[in-house]
Amino acid sequence: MKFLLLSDTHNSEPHINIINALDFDVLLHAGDLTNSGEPSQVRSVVEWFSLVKTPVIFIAGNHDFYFEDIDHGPVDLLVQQARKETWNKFKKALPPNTIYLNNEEYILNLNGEVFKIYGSPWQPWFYDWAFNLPELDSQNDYAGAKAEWAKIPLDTNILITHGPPQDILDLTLRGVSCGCPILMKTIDQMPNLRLHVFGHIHEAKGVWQEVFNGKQRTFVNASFLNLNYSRTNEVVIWDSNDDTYAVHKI
Ligand SMILES: [Mn+2]
Repeated sequence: MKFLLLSDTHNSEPHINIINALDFDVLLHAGDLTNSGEPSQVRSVVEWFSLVKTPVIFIAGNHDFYFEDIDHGPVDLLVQQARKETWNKFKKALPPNTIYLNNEEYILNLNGEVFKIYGSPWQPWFYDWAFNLPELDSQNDYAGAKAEWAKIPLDTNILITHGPPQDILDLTLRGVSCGCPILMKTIDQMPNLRLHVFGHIHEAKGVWQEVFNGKQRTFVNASFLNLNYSRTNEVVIWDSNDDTYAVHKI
């Protein structure tokens, strides 16, 4: 099965006809769908998803405040109720080919192949953005990160997070490795993990493959925009049949 991997499109998705001309079975999007998470921006990207020829499985990122607002934050009961209603409406209004994962597992059963997919928007703290793990988490023995990543089933085959794990495609322009160390430790405990897709650090876009405990695993930083928020016009398609990948210039 072929997975088209995207992340960090920030309301600058590739043209739908160009995407639909590529050969793939599922599209995975690792968050930062929008610039600032306004409802109109969310509507625009969801509309784009609805035009993709295959199922689309997506998560939110640190720019996608809309998704955080409806699910988190300090709220009184009335606000909570309103948010729940918005949430239910949002989920009901999603196009039938889309699956939104918010710390959730989805079992993809397509063309006789089954993949356990888990998606989470959380990343280490970075100022006041959406889905940030607690500030100074490292000084608290990473309690926030540990709580979040403990939710990932260890038999997951495909992991989608917005942020990278530590030391894999996570270097900023200034040379800071800003991936999550606890996420990396968690991944090392997942014997069936074949693919981890993320984004967040636009300038660290790329693919990393390695053999771990005798099995191949593939990491893709699928950022579509570069550091200046211009389109890179490159997308990666990973083939689960033979664990190969191709970078397509579009
Ligand atoms: Mn981004």
